[in-house]
Amino acid sequence: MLVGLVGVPNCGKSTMLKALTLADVQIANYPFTTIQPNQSVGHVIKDCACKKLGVRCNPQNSKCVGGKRWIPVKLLDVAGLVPGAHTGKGLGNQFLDDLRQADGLIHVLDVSGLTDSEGKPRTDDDRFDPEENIKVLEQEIDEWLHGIVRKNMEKVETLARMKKVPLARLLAEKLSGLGITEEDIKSAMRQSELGSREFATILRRESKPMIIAANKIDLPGAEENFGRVRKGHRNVIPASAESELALREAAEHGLIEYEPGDPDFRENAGKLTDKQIEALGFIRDNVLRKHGSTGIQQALNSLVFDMLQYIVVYPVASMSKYADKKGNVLPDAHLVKRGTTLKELAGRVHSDMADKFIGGLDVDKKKVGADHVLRDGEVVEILFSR
Ligand SMILES: Nc1nc2c(ncn2[C@@H]2O[C@H](COP(=O)(O)OP(=O)(O)OP(=O)(O)O)[C@@H](O)[C@H]2O)c(=O)[nH]1
Ligand SMILES: [Mg+2]
Repeated sequence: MLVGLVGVPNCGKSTMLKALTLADVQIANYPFTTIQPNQSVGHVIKDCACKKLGVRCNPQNSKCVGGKRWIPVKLLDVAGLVPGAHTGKGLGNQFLDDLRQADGLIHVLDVSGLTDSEGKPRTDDDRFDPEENIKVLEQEIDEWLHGIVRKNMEKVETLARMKKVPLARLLAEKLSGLGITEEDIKSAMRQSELGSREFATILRRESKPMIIAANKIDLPGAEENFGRVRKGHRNVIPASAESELALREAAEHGLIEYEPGDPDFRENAGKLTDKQIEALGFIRDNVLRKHGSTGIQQALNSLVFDMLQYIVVYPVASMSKYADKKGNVLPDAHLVKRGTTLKELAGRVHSDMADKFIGGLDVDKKKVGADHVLRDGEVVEILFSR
């Protein structure tokens, strides 16, 4: 699973990456701080199966923190996209090629209106309309995708004629690295002219679902903008990357008790300076109490679980102890698309397993077959011949 963080310069992409991963990345209040992409590992977080089963787990590919399973997700923070990037403005849009493999995107939107589409500062009485940046970003991604489609079209058209193979299939093969399927292409062809700009827009919506993190919600005036953005768009979450980063770092240093996504934190007595108490109090009053959380973990969770429709499953070697061969209880949590079958999971766990696949056992030790559709949170034993 790869999630890309995108947005205009200075909107808070690197701050968000750092808040999600505590990676050491450069953050600064000017545009184009990031030039080379930063990759790091964050987590989606969900109730762990250990809770329901009443067992103590021993995770191997993930971790369990207070009954919540943290499942790793790769995150990529790229340079800012400016209007006209596809014509070479700013840093251009070539760096988006690093996002070809992304399953989904988080649009980090500076909702304060205090920076424009080029990352230039605005004053209080000359605020920028953040909605403009949604258009800018979508347009630039569409241009990028349009360029990729156009580059492949000529070759694909010739091949389709020569081999008498459906064009949609050949194009899908070429674009499979973008997560685009033959079905996506057929559907886009029904709605628009093949290879047109609109065609690229439809493919973008299919292949790169995007959630909007309305960032810098802590700044004065941001809420008003947020209200407007939310009315016009779906999948918008109020967020403050800076607040999340402050809370995660304070927790890391033992100053407070806080887990990502929590609605509040607890101060550890005697550890905080007056200045820290004041800064954290600001976050509590202006972000957590108003919006229920900093929105950062929610944005990632919501993208993966709600928009991309992933679920979490726990394959085990033996259902009697819910453990692997070494006795680790609920060792691995896998992210799979809703609708994934047991046999498909077997192939994901080990390619060998799919070949030798016999069937499976559910949590009640009842037999289930290859076509068994996995449920969210399901623990399953995969049976195969040796
Ligand atoms: N008030 C406030 N400031 C924030 C927030 N998130 C980021 N910032 C500030 O916004 C500025 C830009 O942050 P970066 O994370 O470097 O932004 P970026 O999008 O990576 O910028 P480029 O790499 O230049 O494109 C920094 O001064 C951050 O401290 C937030 O939630 N609230
Ligand atoms: Mg950056």
